[in-house]
Amino acid sequence: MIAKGSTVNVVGVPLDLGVSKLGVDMGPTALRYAGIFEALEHAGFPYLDEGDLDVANNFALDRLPPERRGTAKRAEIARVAENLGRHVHEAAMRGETPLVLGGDHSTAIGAIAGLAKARGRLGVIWIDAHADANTPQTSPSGNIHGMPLAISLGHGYPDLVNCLGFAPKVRPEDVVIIGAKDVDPDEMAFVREQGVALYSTFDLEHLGLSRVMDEAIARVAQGTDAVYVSFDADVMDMHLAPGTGIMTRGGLTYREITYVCRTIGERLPLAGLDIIEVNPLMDKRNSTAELCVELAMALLGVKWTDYERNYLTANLPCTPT
Ligand code: EXY
Ligand code: MN
Ligand code: MN
Ligand code: MN
Repeated sequence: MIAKGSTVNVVGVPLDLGVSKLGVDMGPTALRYAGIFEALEHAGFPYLDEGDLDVANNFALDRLPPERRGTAKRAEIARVAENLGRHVHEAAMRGETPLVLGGDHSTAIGAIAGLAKARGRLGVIWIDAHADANTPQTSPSGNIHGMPLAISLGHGYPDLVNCLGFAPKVRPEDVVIIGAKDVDPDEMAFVREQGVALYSTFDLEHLGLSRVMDEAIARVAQGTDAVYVSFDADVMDMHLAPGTGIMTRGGLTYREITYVCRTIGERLPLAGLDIIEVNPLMDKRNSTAELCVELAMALLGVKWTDYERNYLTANLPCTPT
């Protein structure tokens, strides 16, 4: 849920430098097109549209010689993280609730930094088919979008770990990963060794979603000052949400993901959240972005009927006919 009377501060981060596939930098546009502001308006939340942060173009950096490319992309990710961190920090200090539209998952580095700086001890719910807990030593791909959770825990490239000048941003005992399905072996060892709670898709079946959410909510709330939710669209099954860079077979169903988001929305006051990894190049008529808008509202505590949601979607000013 959202703190009563808090203004939602919406900022887009068209960042695709943490991933090899193009298109996720159009996530903020897709989410705007899918009606994020109409939904906030409909729900009665005051909001600010802060536009998109400035991010260098992926193909411009791809023209650099291979030996300079990785470093240049990482330097840009670090610069964007600092800017986003400052933006989120200032918004949170004014009592606003940052809603960050990604962008690949390296977007979360700055968002978590800014919120932790403003709010203190931060609980994090990481909803994702991946743990994003690789370090440069364990990563099979070298892609930064597979590393932001490890970075927030204080492990990885120092220029990213030290975003906003402090580290770590979060403690392992305050972090829960929900819906993980594809975790690399050394990454899993790191998660276990750190003591981060991870509920895989197998655990959701085995333990039941209700118990998982009870445990997850209790964990991030206990001892923390505020809670952040990072929502990676690839947690959902590829047939339900094709508009992401990595399609997940056996990902969460509509019923499961709405349960996850609604229980958070009903029980947890959120200090901030993100919607990450929406890739309209992979999508079907922006349906994944529309679903993400609905789920963002659920996370903020809005209860909608299908009728209301369909009505809203049908009446978006730019919806193609
Ligand atoms: N574990 C793989 C890697 O580190 O390359 C895949 C990471 C995908 C990360 C996605 C966005 O959540
Ligand atoms: Mn780009
Ligand atoms: Mn992710
Ligand atoms: Mn993912």
